[in-house]
Amino acid sequence: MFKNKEEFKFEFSRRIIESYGRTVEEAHITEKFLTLETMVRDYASVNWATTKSVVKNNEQKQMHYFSMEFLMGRLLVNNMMNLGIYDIAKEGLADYGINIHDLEELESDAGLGNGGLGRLAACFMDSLASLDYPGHGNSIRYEYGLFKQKIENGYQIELPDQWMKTGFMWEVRKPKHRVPVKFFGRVVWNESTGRWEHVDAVVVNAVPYDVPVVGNDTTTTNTLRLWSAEPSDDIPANSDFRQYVQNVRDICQCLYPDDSTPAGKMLRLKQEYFFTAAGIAAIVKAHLRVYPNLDNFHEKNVIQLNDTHPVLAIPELMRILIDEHNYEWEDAWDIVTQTFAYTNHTILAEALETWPISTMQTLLPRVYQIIEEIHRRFIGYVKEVSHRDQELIDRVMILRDGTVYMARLAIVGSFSVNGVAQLHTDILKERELKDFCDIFPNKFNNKTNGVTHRRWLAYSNPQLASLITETIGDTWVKKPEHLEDIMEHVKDPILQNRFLDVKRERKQILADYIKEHNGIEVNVDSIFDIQVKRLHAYKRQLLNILHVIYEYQEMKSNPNYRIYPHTYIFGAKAASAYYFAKKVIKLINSVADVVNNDPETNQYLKVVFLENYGVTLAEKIMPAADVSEQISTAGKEASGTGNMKFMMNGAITLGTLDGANVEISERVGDENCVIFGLKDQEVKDLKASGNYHAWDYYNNDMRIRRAVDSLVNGTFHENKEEFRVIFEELMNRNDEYLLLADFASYVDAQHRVATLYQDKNKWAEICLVNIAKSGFFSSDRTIEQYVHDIWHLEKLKF
Ligand code: 26V
Repeated sequence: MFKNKEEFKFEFSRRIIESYGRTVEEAHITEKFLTLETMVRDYASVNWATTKSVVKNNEQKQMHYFSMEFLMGRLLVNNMMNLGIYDIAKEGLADYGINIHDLEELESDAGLGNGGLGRLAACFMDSLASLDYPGHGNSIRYEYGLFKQKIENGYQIELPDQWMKTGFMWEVRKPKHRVPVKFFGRVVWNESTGRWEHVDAVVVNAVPYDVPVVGNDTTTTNTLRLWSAEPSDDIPANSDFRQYVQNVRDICQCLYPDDSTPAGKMLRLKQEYFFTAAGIAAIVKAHLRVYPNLDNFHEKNVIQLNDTHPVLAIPELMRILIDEHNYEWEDAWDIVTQTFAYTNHTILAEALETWPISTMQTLLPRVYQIIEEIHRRFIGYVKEVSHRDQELIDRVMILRDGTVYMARLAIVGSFSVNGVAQLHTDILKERELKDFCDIFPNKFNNKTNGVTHRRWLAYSNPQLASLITETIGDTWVKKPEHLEDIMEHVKDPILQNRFLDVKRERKQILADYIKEHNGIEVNVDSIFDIQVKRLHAYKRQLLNILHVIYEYQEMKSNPNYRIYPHTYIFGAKAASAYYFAKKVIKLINSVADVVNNDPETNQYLKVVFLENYGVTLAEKIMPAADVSEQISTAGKEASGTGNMKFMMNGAITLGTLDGANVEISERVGDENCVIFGLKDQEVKDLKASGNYHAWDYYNNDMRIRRAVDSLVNGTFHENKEEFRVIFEELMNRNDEYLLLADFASYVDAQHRVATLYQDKNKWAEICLVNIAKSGFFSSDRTIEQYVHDIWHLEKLKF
């Protein structure tokens, strides 16, 4: 492999000639890009092979992260940086007159996820490899990721995300490692073997595509295994093979937003079993290549279930142990319940996954039978320990009223259950999952989320990264807790000014992007106030835009009222079937049209909706933020991870005491963030009292009334009915997420932000404190805690 610029150039040129029959000068830019990508993959392959043999030879325990989503984003430059070959390649390419950034821009974003849950999985992959732990991902090779969002006339349009259009060079297809996965059919008892058999099934082959996960400055290279469905030769008699092929293709075609309509539900359950069963089969096979049996399976493997989507892995491993390896139920259950650990990512009751028993029984007859037995034994146990407390039993049943409750199955089958921020875990233990916590108190634990500073600071904000390195040295890249050393310098006016310069430079980059994509001119000296995340009622993008409406109306009605210049920036995808969320997008765009074009106010107020928010766009947005909007109704956001990415890029959190905001505010202190709104307990009490009446707020606060009225009086749309559903949600469905209850407090908080911002050096000091305190929110810390408390892995030694 190349060791310096000259060797790189030689290799690059040789490969272009060999692959395309042209010289570097003649080659098309896509050919140069694909060549570079292949070179980096091959470079990584050496370490990949070494990692595999070290794990095998040392018989090391491995962790498998089962997740329906991995939002990996672009890999090329990130991998080059982690491998330490970025500068060599950049300079080598420059000698050929190639700007590496032009190649970088050709890579599409591997966007195999919806939001935080999928990006968390990707950050965990980076940390595992960078900390030398053997930890792999297991998921689906979706042909199309989450939709590509276009905004037309203010409305969201969904287009297919063809992320593999130019090819995905990182993956290695492993046809030899394919495994059969069975759907439908029946279960029959075989007298002679004394075992259940699954017959007349539709068999689908799961073929793995392995993607290397490169550690930062380590030899460790783990594997993200993505499964793809292919036809099997074992096709049911008399079936139409074309229909069969179509059904097989459907399995991995699309990523479904978890909150989509019932359409495609069966398909989603197929997906869940497909990647889960394939993953388990592969791990079992690999285990049996080294050990004589599965008795020590749990000593060599631990499987982390990222939410309930992969929970069928629990009955599936039972099935393999019992039906294929002749284990007795009790012995199999011992192994299974020492193998799995479950992470919960949501408090919202409506988001906890359930399946109709009929669907599950039809699709997975044997697996369903095993779930029934898990349920029967669990209920037997609860009866015994609760002295037949029937109400409790009803509340914890895995199977009830024709429904399978996946989170309950997950808790019963796992040795660890964790929430993703302290407040979230407390709420799970005290409320949502209290009964389970009483039954299994030792299973419950907290693992506050984290994100990787390497992608979200070192890679995406090189300007700030260099400033930090000049100030405290470069050890923070591998040890983000060293960022704390910045605390000694936060009062240094020279550093403060340099920070402000970097921030301005990054705001200019985003401003240029906005100009190019939205045609809107924004003022880089205005406050960049940014809310980017999935669109959901509980995240309250609506509160944000109502506040913008309020500021606009104040300025219009009172020529003496002028605000400090603000640019409110939004980015969000709405699930395609989520009508309300789509209306909020339209509202933001309609407000933008009015305020951006009003010459009386538009030097003070601009609104921008950035289309197609995803990992790559986030890398431009996070560095440019002054204010990070984290304004969910307290008690609803499990953790949030965008809040951490903003923080490490020197933005100030404007937020409620929800999810990880609580821990952010504890670490930076009240004077270095802006907290507002009802607290979790207050929200709960207000709801329980039955005394919350949205109309009271409307009648008693002129500002609220005027802003809410503007939704239906034609201010922002010629059709007064356009935003009627939003009005109805707030006023006649009594504002489920308490926007109006928090409105006044939010207005005050925004005032505090504007006041703080006007003392530039003080503001810079606050931002620097946020960067300094962001070390805790590194996924390296999170991973170390998982390793210590749950996974018990040893570091790889080379
Ligand atoms: C799903 C649904 C489906 C039904 C309607 C409401 C609803 C709301 C949320 C969800 C998503 C659940 C799983 C999820 O993505 N959770 C996110 O996980 C992140 C990583 O732990 C965490 O930072 C976010 O706070 C959490 O929302």
